Amino acid sequence: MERRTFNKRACTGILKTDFHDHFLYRVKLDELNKLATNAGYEVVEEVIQVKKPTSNLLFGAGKVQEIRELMESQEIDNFIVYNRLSSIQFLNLSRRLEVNVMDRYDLTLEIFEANASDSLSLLQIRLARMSKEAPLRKVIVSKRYKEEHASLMGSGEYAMHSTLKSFTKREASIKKEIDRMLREKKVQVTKRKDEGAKIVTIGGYYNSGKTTLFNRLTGADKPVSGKPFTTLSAKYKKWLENEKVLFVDTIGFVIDLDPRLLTAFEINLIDFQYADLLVFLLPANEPPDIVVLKLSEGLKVLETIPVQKQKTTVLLNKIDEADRENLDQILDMTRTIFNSGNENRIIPISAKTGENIEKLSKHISESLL
Ligand SMILES: Nc1nc2c(ncn2[C@@H]2O[C@H](COP(=O)(O)OP(=O)(O)OP(=O)(O)O)[C@@H](O)[C@H]2O)c(=O)[nH]1
Ligand SMILES: [Mg+2]
Repeated sequence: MERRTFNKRACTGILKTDFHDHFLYRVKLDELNKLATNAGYEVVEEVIQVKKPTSNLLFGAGKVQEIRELMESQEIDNFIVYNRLSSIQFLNLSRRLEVNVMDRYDLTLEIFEANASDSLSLLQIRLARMSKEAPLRKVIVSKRYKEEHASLMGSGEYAMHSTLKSFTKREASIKKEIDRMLREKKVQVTKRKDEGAKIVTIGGYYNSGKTTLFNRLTGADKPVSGKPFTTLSAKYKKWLENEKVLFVDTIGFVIDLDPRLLTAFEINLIDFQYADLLVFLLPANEPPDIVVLKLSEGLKVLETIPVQKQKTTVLLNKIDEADRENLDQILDMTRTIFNSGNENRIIPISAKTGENIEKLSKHISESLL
């Protein structure tokens, strides 16, 4: 395949499969646009199609032709798709559009890569990329390569297969290294717990204020920003009020979290699995519909990890910026969805101004000590 350099202009797209969806798809596409912008793309167009997905292109063939013309006329080099693309869909879209094609998972990994500073995060991202490319490589070997390189078959195929083999080998060695770190981390956490430490894991949506809260409770000075996925890894740090309690900050959730991300960041899941208490943050300064969506989806993800519901406390953060009426509505809906039977397990706070942090501290002490 010839290489060319791509500009940063992007068209985003979503295939809407639910004909009655008049709200959710917009939230999702806005989210995608925000991520793309943060990754350095300039989103200049967006396309929405309502249809059942097609197995070879995701979108309909006519729509893809339309997208091609739109992108050509606007000189857009990047097509960013909300939906998850199969290897075949990715290859076919790339060939039809002749631009850089990616889905939300690729975009997320790109942001992770730009933010990662520690070797473990980088290894996990590399493995995630490799696992994603593996089926793609197989498709190339089996189909396109055979079609387009018929004359070269034989030696060419041999070369391709040997590349594939060394790729698989490298993937296995990274996996082995990560597994080693995984075991090491489990030993460390178990040791601390055996020594009487209690672990409070700070989870929740990206940008919800997890690190701000972590800094406030531990006296740390970790970077905080309005950009997505500022935090990729974190160390345990003692609570200022009681050194038996350790806090740990985590990678942010997104709406429609791709399960591959959870698998790829397996080590980070330990922080959830070993938590004595999980505080789950939601940004209460957003529209109630969105907050509630984030809560219900977040709880579903926690179940898959799994985290026990009785260990979870929901923190509605950023109340300093929340509209009073909205906050009441969010509180009501949160009580309905997160019916924990314990009123203390839903706490509105402001990690920034410190409002209700005392109430949270009391709750942490009562739950753990
Ligand atoms: N108004 C207001 N802003 C807050 C509050 N807590 C955090 N923020 C702001 O929200 C943004 C995100 O804060 P972070 O603490 O980095 O959020 P995070 O959840 O750690 O984000 P990721 O690491 O990207 O997942 C920053 O601009 C913070 O200053 C709060 O209680 N009120
Ligand atoms: Mg953070």
